[in-house]
Amino acid sequence: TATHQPYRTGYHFQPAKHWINDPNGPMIYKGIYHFFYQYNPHGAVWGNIVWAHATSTDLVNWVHYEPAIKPSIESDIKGCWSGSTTILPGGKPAILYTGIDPKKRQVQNLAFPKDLSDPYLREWIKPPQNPVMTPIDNGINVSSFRDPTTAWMAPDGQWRVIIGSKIDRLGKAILYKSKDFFKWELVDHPLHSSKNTGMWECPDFFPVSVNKGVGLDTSVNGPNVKHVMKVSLDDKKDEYYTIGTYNLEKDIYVPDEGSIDDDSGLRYDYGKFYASKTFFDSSKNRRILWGWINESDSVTDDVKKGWSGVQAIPRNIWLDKAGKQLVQWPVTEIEKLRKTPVELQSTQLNGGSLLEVTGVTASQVDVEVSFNLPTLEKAENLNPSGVNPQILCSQKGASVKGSVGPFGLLALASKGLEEQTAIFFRVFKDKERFVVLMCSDQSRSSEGPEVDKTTYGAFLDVNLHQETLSLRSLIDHSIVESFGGKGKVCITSRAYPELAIFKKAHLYVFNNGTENISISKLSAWSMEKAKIVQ
Ligand code: DQQ
Repeated sequence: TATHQPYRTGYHFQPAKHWINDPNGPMIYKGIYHFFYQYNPHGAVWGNIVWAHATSTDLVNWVHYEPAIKPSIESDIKGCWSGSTTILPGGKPAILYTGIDPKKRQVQNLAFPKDLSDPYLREWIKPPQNPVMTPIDNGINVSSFRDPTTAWMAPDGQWRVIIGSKIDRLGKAILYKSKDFFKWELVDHPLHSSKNTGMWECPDFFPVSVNKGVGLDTSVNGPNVKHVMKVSLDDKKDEYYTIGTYNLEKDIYVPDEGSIDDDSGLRYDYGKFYASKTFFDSSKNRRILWGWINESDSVTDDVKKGWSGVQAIPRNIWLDKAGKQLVQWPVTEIEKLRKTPVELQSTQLNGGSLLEVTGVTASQVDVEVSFNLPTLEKAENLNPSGVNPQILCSQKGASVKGSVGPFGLLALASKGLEEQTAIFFRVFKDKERFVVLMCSDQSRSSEGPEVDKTTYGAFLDVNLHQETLSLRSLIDHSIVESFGGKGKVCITSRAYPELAIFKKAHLYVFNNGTENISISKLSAWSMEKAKIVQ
């Protein structure tokens, strides 16, 4: 019963039970969104991987079908791992995915819908040409060759696709090309590679529009187009992206100067978010990002609760005006689940104060707040300059008093505040500049043992003289998905409160700095449950 499942989500995507991981092959076909994901039909731990399948008309409510792809041929008999969909001319979807062969080698396979007149694409067939790419003849490491992207067509009329790989510690995106989508030829150089990053899982490569904020079909290139390369680093289980240029003459991707590949680079999400993948939604001219949120409790607890893994709310993703980073925002459809809002306008939040947001179901809520900061003179000095933001957040958690901040939200909080997940800002002075730190502090998120309570953080690029500082958090029982500065920094965290569950969860706004600030506006909506038909 529900009381035994305080951590199941109300409006995030999750199946009835068992293990889930990477989002696979998202697309829209005949007005219907398709979502596939890595799934173990037999248990709450990773294994026996198939492609589970669900469809939706709004990216909020879902209907499940039988798994679309499961082991059935020699080249996928040991597992159907991650991959992507490409819409071929004429509108026919093609899936490229990694299969594990009897010798545990990673190879790439194709799958097509059996019946294109069925908008739900319930059955998928594998052509006899499989596998269409193998590591064996090409000297590629057989256990580091996986996760094909959506293919794009270059002006020479040939398809291109990249596959994640590595040689020793050199992470790389192996490039293939094809005239007919069946016969794939290895290109003699990778699309991109980067030293000392280890295995690149689930690469993603796509164009973004400069200035327009709209999404682009994956094959688009030309003026006013930049490209994004995202990789999921197996060693760290974190993702990084760069913004750069796709040089068609050389068939290589070149990151912009200052756009860094390694672990000091930019991330979609500075918390729990992995193996993500985008697709172009041609019905609304937007690019949508899916990402897997894994658990931070123990494997024993996963087995006990009978499930593991959730998908993040799909996010619209586009290039920020300044062109130096991406911006993400939950798809607007999720707002359909909002009930009547509770609102606060121009409310003083003096140093050291705490304000409860009442009248909402705090365990299942969407909250947006913006702050006015009248005085910045007293901001603490950033010391040392160049400090890692995540480390700074763990040293200066929500309970460490400051001057301008920490201020923000206490989510999934118990009445006595024994438990709380704090999402907050803290303003520093770095020479002549003001620097905003955004943190998600899980250190007090649960009284339970054996929970990973790592604190996350990042610097937020906002001009405090021109903009108010805003925060939105999607709180859903064991998930807190936060968007700072209108989506410039995203942090997703897990919390497993023991006290602050269901009706015993509370939501607060707090200011633990000495400087007074004010809330310019706060809106909080209890969220309806999404319908997920299993
Ligand atoms: N998960 C899949 C792989 C991928 C990894 C296997 C990333 O294809 O590299 O379930 O989480």
